[in-house]
Amino acid sequence: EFKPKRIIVTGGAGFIGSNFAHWVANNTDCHVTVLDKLTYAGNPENLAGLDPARVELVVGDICDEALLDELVPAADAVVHYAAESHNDNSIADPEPFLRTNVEGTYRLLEACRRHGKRMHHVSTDEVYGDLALDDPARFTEETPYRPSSPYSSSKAASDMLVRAWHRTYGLPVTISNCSNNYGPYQHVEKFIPRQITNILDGARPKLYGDGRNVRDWIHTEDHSSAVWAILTRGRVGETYLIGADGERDNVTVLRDILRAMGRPEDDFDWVRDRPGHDRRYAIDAAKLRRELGWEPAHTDFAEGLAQTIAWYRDNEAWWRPAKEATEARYAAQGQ
Ligand code: NAD
Ligand code: TDX
Repeated sequence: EFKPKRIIVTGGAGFIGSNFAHWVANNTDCHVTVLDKLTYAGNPENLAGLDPARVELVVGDICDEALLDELVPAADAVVHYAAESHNDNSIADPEPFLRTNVEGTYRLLEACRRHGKRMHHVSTDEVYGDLALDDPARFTEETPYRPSSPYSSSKAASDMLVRAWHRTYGLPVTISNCSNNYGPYQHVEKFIPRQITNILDGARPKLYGDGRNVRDWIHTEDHSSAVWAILTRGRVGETYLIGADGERDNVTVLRDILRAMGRPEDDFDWVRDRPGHDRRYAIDAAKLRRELGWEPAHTDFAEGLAQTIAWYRDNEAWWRPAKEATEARYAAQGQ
């Protein structure tokens, strides 16, 4: 078992990385240095309340080689969450996705190689492309890569770099590909927070296309426990898929949100579909469950959703500053 005392968490001021920083602070004695550029998606308030002796924030870019040479030597491992993460943004302007997701991952790999450190690379099930609604298959670690969007192709490229650095240079790496996360601190551009905050604002939720696209939802805390299990007990050089058997179509999730918030279940707008919109994602996490004994704790989606709705209701000061600009961007795209 690998027992890191100090880790660098890139992108740790974003949604999933900050939830991981909370999880590590609450469940281990490992020190966390968050390295985050604080783009539109990063917010230091996501780390508020954490003991500064346990979790420290360094504001900087993962593409900054000199900064990496300062930080990486003191760490036992790098856990790499930093990314441009939103498909719709990648369609409007792919360039930052290439820079952060591809070049940034390359810079981190090289820094880990120079300083002889381990790296865990956090990726997405979107690298596998999509499945038909009636396909009995789910994604496994053996599924061929077939990404659809600028975002998912940049993540696929980053995964390939990580695999190559392991094979060619023997860099000790692990990779995880997780399904759609939900929970607190998720940016209001994403599906579930966008709809909840629209309803809180008295605006109608917006559903893309025919609304039958399927996502495989997992609570972000379960993603955190899985990443920790893979980092500390996973086999070096291996990829693990993370998912919690949470397949649901978008219109069902949206109606669940509307009902839970006391609105009629058809009180939403159908809007323009996302170009290249993936139909369905589905994860088979058998390897992670079997090899590492991991299990999700949040298995009741209705309860997780209710907690998430309550979090956005209670934390308007957190999401309000981003809401107007996000909706203005969507309106300009007819979404
Ligand atoms: P997010 O957009 O909420 O957060 C990304 C964070 O990275 C932000 O804090 C941002 O400031 C930071 N960042 C961006 N560019 C940077 C740079 N050049 N240098 C340093 N920091 C930078 O994203 P998220 O939804 O929390 O996703 C985190 C990771 O998890 C990503 O790698 C994403 O591909 C992966 N992932 C996400 C999901 C999901 O459902 N959201 C599912 C599977 C995997
Ligand atoms: O307003 C909306 N209406 C709508 O119908 C938005 C924002 C989205 N959608 C649909 C598109 C998708 O089918 O909802 C689904 C979820 O959309 P997103 O929240 O944008 O997530 P997705 O594109 O599935 O990607 C997410 O999961 C995988 C994360 O953003 C990625 O970072 C992760 O890799």
